Amino acid sequence: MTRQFHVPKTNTGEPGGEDEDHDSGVAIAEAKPKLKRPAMYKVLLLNDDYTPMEFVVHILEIFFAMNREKATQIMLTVHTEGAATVGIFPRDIAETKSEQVNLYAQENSHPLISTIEMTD
Ligand code: TYC
Repeated sequence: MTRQFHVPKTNTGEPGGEDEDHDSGVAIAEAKPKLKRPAMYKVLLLNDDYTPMEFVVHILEIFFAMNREKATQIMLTVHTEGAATVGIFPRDIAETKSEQVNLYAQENSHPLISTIEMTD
């Protein structure tokens, strides 16, 4: 004799969907996944009149993994424009990078300043 089994409907995981339980008549609303991308922050370098260009290039190579050509190009943008974004990261990483740059500049007696800014 062939037996018949009740096969439950597969939950597709689609957000906002509602599954009807046909045995009980109870509607079960799915939890909406509330996933938000983390806010991202720019790390900026500011120009000044005293920090040697070579030191700024060195900073960009060490802390932002740029090759010499890219680091030189970004350093010159800061020099001519007054500031430039050197990287975009989640807040904790942006804060840490910026602090590391400022500390390293201080330790080497250069007035170089880095700051962070939330992206739009
Ligand atoms: N303006 C500096 C100079 O002429 C060079 C410089 C570039 C300084 C970038 C800071 O973030 C900076 N030596």
